Amino acid sequence: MKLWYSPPSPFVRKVLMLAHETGLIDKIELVDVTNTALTPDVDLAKLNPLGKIPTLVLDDGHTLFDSRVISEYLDGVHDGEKLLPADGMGRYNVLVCQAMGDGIMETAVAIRYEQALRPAEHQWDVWMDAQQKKIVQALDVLETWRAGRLQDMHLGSISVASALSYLDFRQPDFNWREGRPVLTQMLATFSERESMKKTKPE
Ligand SMILES: N[C@@H](CCC(=O)N[C@@H](CS)C(=O)NCC(=O)O)C(=O)O
Repeated sequence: MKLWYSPPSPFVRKVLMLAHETGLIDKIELVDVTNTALTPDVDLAKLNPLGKIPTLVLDDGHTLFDSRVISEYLDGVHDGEKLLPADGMGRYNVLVCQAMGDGIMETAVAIRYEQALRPAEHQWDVWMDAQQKKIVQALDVLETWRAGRLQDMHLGSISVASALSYLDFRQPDFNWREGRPVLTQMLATFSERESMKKTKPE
């Protein structure tokens, strides 16, 4: 299977971390793509009309997106312990955890686009501050979750780890660790794993 990707994308990283954790990484061929909302890659757009990465093309020609769908697919095709429980509240807890991580990523990526793609004279500080507030609120709630819910290895904690690491990468001046020892410890623990070390963007 082929994964259309770019190393800085936190959604790509989530999928790659899952591929490492499940032993599937060697079955995935990576297609590096330069793609932004303003300069979409034409070949990617033929596969995914939303023009977003990650996009996964299976050996039988099926195309899967977005990162949630790809993650669920990959978790379904390995023989090890599942990272998304099949049913019950455990499944929904993991999905909500993923929604928190993905939501932080979506918001941080939106701020990044505002800063990197929009001409400086059109950038809207009020909007960016409102987006940043969502990130702060989400982090404050995650900090209150019982440790196991975040420290255990599952799709949700992978998403949160990718989101926290993306904040370090794109918002180095935002000291999200201050007053958040649970999240600080969580990312420190995850960062020891090969799945994070091997997917760290330059
Ligand atoms: N909900 C999507 C979000 C993916 C996404 O936003 N990817 C960004 C890169 S981090 C992208 O491809 N942006 C290009 C665009 O917005 O046109 C997912 O979970 O995969």
